[in-house]
Amino acid sequence: MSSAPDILLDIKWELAGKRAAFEAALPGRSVMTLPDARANGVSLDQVRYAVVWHPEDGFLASLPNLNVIFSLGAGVDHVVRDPHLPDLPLVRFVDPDLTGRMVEWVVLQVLMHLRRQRVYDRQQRQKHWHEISTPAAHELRVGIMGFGTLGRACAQALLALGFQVNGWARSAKSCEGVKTFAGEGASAAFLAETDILVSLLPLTAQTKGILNRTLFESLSRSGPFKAPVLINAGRGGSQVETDIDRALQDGTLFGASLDVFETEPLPENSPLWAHENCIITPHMAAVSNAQALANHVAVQIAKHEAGETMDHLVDPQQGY
Ligand code: NDP
Ligand code: OXD
Repeated sequence: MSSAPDILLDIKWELAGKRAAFEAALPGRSVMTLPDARANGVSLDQVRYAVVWHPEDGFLASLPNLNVIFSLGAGVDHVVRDPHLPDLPLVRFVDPDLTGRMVEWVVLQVLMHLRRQRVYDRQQRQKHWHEISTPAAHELRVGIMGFGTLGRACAQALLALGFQVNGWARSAKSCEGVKTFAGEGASAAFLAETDILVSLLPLTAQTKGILNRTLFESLSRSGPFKAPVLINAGRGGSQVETDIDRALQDGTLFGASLDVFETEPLPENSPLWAHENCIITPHMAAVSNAQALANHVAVQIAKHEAGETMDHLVDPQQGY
């Protein structure tokens, strides 16, 4: 193992393979994981680049030579929440591999609800042969909240399947085939035209708890299912789970697909587990591929060291 790393991987999950991927992408660099450094009492004074996921509060500020912070994922809420975050460039992960995985997950969830797959799963268990009439894609309006890198890619895939697609972002957007809405002022109009809501919002002060009962009641009830579907792969902090539970019980929501939760892992006693029409996945909609992440970090380090502006820098004012 090399000493005095200049690239530190503060990795909390799926450790295997990540260090090797970074060593392959950054030949000649000294790369170490935080658990290894701690286990071997290695000094972190030379660390210039840290790749992190939920770093401990104050940890990044304790690295005296740090130049750049890389988020292991597309979201950065797990970094910007640190009250002692040093004033350094923060780069998030944007990559076709990650985007493709999110598109797969979102399309799968939209189709699961459209084609009533959960009901067919039950019928299969019961050996019950019964056809349910379902609408076609073009009869539904999918509203994507958070029309950024991931939202736009999902929109393209959904358009190709024939869905009507609307997008909502903070700033005005234009995207062929998509009706776009911008800012809080346009939120009511966006929601009123949404049969299936897909949230791909980052977690910020403005988006915390935004997926609540008031919002569910503002969604369209004139679509083929007469009640809306909620799909959230953004962040669990944006959803109010007691409101989702109640809305699923009383029919305010027709169904839901949730990949992210207020508390992760989702506690065993959460009532959400029990709803047939609530699809739960364990924050895996778009995992970061180790090699793609390592290649992205290598490209950005090369830019930084050449004095160029890095890509995918986080705006500290906006927090995403
Ligand atoms: P982007 O920054 O590219 O897009 C975020 C979008 O949200 C932008 O369109 C932005 O508007 C919009 N937005 C932010 N705040 C508001 C607001 N207050 N009101 C309206 N719109 C707002 O991020 P990505 O698309 O790359 O990723 C989105 C999120 O997806 C990540 O932050 C992360 O939380 C989540 N994620 C989840 C994964 C999973 O496996 N479950 C995997 C990867 C990401 P504007 O364009 O105007 O700035
Ligand atoms: C991410 C995530 O932000 O996996 O990339 O949640």
